[in-house]
Amino acid sequence: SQSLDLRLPTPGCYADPVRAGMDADAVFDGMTEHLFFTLGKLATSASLRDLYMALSFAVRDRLMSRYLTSQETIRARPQKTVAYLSAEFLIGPQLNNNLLNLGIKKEAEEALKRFGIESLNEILEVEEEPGLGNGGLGRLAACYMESLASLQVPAVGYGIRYEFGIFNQLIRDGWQVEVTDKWLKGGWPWELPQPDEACLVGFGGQTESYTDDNGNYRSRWIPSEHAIGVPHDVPVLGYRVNSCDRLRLWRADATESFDFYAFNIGDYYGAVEEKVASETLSKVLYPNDGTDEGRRLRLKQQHFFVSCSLQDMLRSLEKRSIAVEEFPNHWTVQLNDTHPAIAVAELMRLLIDQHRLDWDKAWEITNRSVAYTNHTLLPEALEKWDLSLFKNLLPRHLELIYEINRRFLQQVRLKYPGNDLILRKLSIIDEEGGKAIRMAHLATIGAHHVNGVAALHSDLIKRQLLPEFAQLWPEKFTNVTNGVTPRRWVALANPELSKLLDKEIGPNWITNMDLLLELEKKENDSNFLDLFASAKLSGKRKLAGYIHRQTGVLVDPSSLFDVQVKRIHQYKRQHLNALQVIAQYLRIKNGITKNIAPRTVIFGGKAAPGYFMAKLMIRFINGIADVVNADPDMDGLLRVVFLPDYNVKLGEQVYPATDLSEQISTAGKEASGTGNMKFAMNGALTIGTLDGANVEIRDRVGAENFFLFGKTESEIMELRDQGYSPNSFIAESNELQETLKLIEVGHFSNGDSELFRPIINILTGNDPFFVMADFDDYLRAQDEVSKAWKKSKKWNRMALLNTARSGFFSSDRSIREYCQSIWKVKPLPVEISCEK
Ligand code: BZD
Repeated sequence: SQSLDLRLPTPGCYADPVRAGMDADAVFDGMTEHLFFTLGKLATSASLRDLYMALSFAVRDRLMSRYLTSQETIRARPQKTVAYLSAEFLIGPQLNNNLLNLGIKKEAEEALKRFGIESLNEILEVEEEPGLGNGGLGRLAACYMESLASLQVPAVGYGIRYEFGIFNQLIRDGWQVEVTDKWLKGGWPWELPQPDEACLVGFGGQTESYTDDNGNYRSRWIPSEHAIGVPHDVPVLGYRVNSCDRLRLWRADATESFDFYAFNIGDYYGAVEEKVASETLSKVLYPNDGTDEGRRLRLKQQHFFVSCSLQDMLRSLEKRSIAVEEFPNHWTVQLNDTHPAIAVAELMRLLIDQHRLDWDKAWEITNRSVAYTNHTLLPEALEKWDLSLFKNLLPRHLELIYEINRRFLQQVRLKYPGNDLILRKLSIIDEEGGKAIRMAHLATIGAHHVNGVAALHSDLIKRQLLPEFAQLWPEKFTNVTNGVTPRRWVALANPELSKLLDKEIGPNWITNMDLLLELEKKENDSNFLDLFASAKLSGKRKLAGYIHRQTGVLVDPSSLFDVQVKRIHQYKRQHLNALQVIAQYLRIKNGITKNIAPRTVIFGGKAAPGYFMAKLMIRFINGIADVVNADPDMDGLLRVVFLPDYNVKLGEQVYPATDLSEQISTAGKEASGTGNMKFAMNGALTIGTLDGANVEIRDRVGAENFFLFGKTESEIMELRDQGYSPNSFIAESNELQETLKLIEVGHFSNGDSELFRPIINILTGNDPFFVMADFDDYLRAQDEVSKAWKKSKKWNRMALLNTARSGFFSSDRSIREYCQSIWKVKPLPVEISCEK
């Protein structure tokens, strides 16, 4: 392919063998200029934050020619671009990742030394991470953007620039306290606002029918309210390539023109109120990672960012004089769960009402462009919108959805004549109780592919979640097992392990994780196993320091670090882990220490602010930690820690420091999990159920290198169908009885026997997540863990094999699968020509 003749300002010519603009001198000069001109500071009075900002601006400058050339390359050589629509992008800190992907970490360190800063970490510490996501779903979107760029695939991530991201979590008296996340307060250097590319979005009002110039009946929407979306672009650079994709986050602004009238008639406050109302649209991320709250503002947020994004895609065609009918050849639109599923109706509306296409053409374009990823089977997490709320906010979309549904059900009738039951099951409109729109149905009907995020999950979508749809369109349903980026989660987070891998197998594992298989031949090499273990120990020492600073608890880096970090949820069963800790505590108290391995049990995660049981589980863990850590009998044997405010940055410390990864959800409930993959790559062993991607992790790393326990999904179903009674399991287990008794008498709540009553009640009542059914087997598996830990060479070999065989879980593999089987897109290498 010919190279583009772009004149690039320095710094920029990175194809140059001396990498002009990328050496330590240039980084130092860049920092000095930004300190002076951008930040208004003298180097002599610069704070750590000033230096963080100056370095970030200097690094951003060095991304710019790649970013602009990438955007220009896509514009000049039109080919299909991925539009990844997601209400969440949990991108984490940016500076270190950009240094890594640019390959100028050493140069930055050298430049910092000239400002008297000895360690890059001091500067990295200052960075506030944008918490624009709840958990796995948002983090997955971020990993996928990084892999898309690294694989040189043209892509745009479309989302919302929340002013307040996921809350910061404090722990007070053992309880979670939520604090607003003001991540923008010091200015965030990684975004480029593009006010000239703003889009207008309507809400409310009504539709009216009219006859157009050709005598056709049409409907038009007269919204009562508008908001403006202003794109804020974040460059997403690939690893050691020129490709730099874009994350385009929309911020909601008030519309000036609509306020004018009110201003003129003197209703100043009325005008200001509307302004305030429209600006609250992108104000805050909803902190529920499961249950759908059905809130009007959330639907507004969804329509806001989806409409802006689709308008942006259509505009990009217009700018290049490409006919709108060509849309599916230029954009492939991926819906990250149903949060952006309104895209199906909105694209139809834009094509029919604004671009004047007929229904069939518009539907063909929509269906050829859109694909949908499902991330949950939990019924309470499936999005539904109350019909009257929906009609009130999006009346035109409701008309279009009715028509989509009418035509779809007509098709179903032809296939299943006289079968009203199947019509009710498949309809977009849920007629049970108050009428509601089922967004998963809208997405499934509108999409050309529907995928789950792990093999078991995709199978359950077909068998349990949408069986009638799977029967109707078997070829539509597919699987793409999740993955995580090895750049952030190994190369950046685990420098010690990375160094060892580079030395042993060369640096190409970073972009080809299958090369890690070469490590298998080291499985009996004591020398290498020791080096592998000392990389782990170094991570544990760092985490131990952090734990001490944050919680005051001293932990022993040579103990087994047993970790469960993820959102707090009953289905994830942090309480099962907590009960196990109590059982170990009891054994130690009773002098039964033969099977005990010294452990540090670490928990971390946020609970949705309105989820009482999850918040009580945090209080419960902290109650246990207080008792265990204060008891001299536990010294050298057991420590319990709850790490406050688990986020991406903290994850980077936790994964490299973990020996045992807790993946203990009730089988059939965790769609995939992605933390499980990060742990395995970093050489942790998993104790887990056959749930989500655990199944595939175990298949890959080998059953002998995985601690399996618990009932399978089908056993759980069977138990449920037979009428599950937790008490029959409790009756058979002395340890479980004693554990529960200790909680009941208030041993972990200063004698208060009421505090944890709701936990006891739920476990001994209907126990919806089968904690009691799995308890004994879990304890057995934990004993296996302790036994294995005591044979350190064997443990290290198992850990090494986990790393060696984890390559499949790179998000590069996931993205290649999406590109080939769903998106049909190819990489577009970006060349940069240099001025000599
Ligand atoms: O998505 C998670 C699943 O629970 C995990 O099993 C899976 O690995 C990841 C990625 O596929 N789902 C979420 O994280 N969901 C949310 O965060 C969420 C957010 C808003 C509303 C509903 C769910």
